[in-house]
Formats: sequence, structure tokens, C-alpha cells
Amino acid sequence: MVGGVLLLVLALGAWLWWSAKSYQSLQSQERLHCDLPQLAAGSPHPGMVWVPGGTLAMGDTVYAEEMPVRKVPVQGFWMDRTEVTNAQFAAFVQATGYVTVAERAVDPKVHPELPPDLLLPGAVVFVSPTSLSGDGNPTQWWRYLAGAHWRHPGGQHTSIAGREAFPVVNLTFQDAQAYAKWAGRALPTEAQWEWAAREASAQTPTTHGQPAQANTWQGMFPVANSAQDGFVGLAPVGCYAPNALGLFDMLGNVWEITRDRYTASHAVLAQEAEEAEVDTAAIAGRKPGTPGQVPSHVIKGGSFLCAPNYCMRYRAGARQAQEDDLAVSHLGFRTILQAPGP
Ligand SMILES: [Ca+2]
Repeated sequence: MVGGVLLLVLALGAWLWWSAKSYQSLQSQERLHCDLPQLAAGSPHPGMVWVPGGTLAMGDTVYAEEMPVRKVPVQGFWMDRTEVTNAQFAAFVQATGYVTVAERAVDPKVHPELPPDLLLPGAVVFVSPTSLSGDGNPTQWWRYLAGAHWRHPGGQHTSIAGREAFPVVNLTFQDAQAYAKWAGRALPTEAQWEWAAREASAQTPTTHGQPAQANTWQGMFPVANSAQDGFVGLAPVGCYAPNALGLFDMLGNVWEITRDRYTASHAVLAQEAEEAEVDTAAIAGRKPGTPGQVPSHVIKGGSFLCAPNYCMRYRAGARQAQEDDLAVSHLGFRTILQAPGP
């Protein structure tokens, strides 16, 4: 009996040692860059792909906020084939001197409820918890870190040196809008984003499984991450196969900001979805916000933190709200361009 227990303890110890070693090995061999395929010569908008128009069956049937599924016409547009990278955002900051929301102190008039340490410039960063209480409170893995912003994505002692090809994070809607405007582009509407992630297909999805070609979370979130997809945390852009349109990382890696203000369901589209040129951002924007609450925008695609047991939002139809004045470490963006097709 004692021998059996001893064997069990030894086996458990070996398994823990092996797990820790695999995890360290993954971290030490972290890939900092993935090669993207050559673009077709003579593309009018380098770095972007053409998304043809059609009618989207917008939404899905897993979580309440994705419902009801609505038919929404979408015109063709160009879209960045990858998420905006640290290198691209650095070029914007260098050219404009732009200071992101996470680099500014929080206005106590807007947030009188916050203690002084949460009014300091900073961002909400995912920190893997060493232990977990059963109440599922997300503050066990999300921490507001003073000094975290796009140049210091994991807190003030971290840096983006060598990580130029990673998606830029710790931004807000306002920051993404500022970049898009500078680049002569726009943020996608929720419908445009979802249509592109669906590969311009009018079909309603019938499966809801974890995508193979995406950086998500394998294991029991937030304590066990086997990283079978090759990445414990963020991945550089373009490490997984693109979708049929040539778009990389639409699902997983980082959530992506859209220009639709968040509404709790798709019902707001109900009366206007048959219009020929429906603009989901304009419709959502006409709905009055909640007095006293900072507005939120829709974010899409899920992130490296989405797992089957926690956030099955690694799907085109999934959506989530993100407060406009709060930067987070799992959120990035890409831009679109409304211009004639190829
Ligand atoms: Ca992963």
C-alpha cells in the first residue's frame, strides 16, 4: 500500500517536472517572427487582401449576445491581411507623437469609484494565477498594471524589443481609430469583420469547435496551458495558415477592435437588416448608451486565452464588449479600406 502511494507520488512528481520543463522549453524557444507569403505583384494596396461583397448570416448560436442570426448585406472592401504589428504602430507613433490611452492617467471625474492606484496610467494584463479560488472571479488572472502600455505589454519591466512582428496590444478603440485615420483607412464594422472571417461565405456555421489554425488555449483555462499550437502567449502575426481570402489570425491570437458600439444582442439590426447598404456601426451608434457608463465597442475573433472550458469565442460569429477607456493585453486590431476591387 505504502509502496503504491510512493509510486504515485513519484509519477506525479515526474509529470510535474516534465510539464514545467516543456513549458520552459517552449518559452525559451519562442518564435519571434513567421514568414508571410509574397504578395501578388502590382497589388494596389500592399499588405491588404480583397474581400468580395455578399450577404452575411451575422451571428451564431452559442452565446446569447450572438443571437439572433441576421442577414446583413456587405459591400466588398480591402482588409489588412494581418493584425497591426508593433513595428507598424511604432511608425505611426514616430510620425505623429501620439500618446495612447494606457499612457495617460485615468480621469477621476469619469471614474470616481476607482482607488488612486487604478487611476495611474496602465493596462489590464493577463497574469497566469498560481492558485485559483472556486468563484471564477476574473480578477484572479487579470491585473491592472501601472506602466503597462503598448511598448511594455506585460508591465513596465517588459519590452517589445525583438517583438516587432507581434500584434500591438494594450490599445483602446480611440487608439485604433487614430492609427486607422493616419493610415488613410478605417476600422471594420462588426459585419465587415465577421464576413471576412467567414471567408465571404453566406453559410451559417454548423460547427463550433476550437480552430486548428489559430493561436488559442489548449488545456484548462486559466491554470493549465499545454500550448499544443506552439504558443503559450501571443504569437507573431502570420504563424498559422491563412483563411481562403488570405487573411491571417482572424481567429485567436488577439481580439480585434471594430467600430460598432456594443449592443447586447443583434436585435438592434432587426428592422434595418434588409437595407441594401446597411452599416452596422451606424445602426449600433444610434442606440442610446447607458447613462453614466463608459461606452463599449464590439471586439471579435477571440484570443490566445480562449479555451473550450472558458471562452468559446474563437468563432467568426462570437463577440464581446470592450470598454472604450480600458487597454487590455489580449486586444489588437486591423484596418480596412473602402476602395474599388482588383
Ligand atoms: Ca496558444
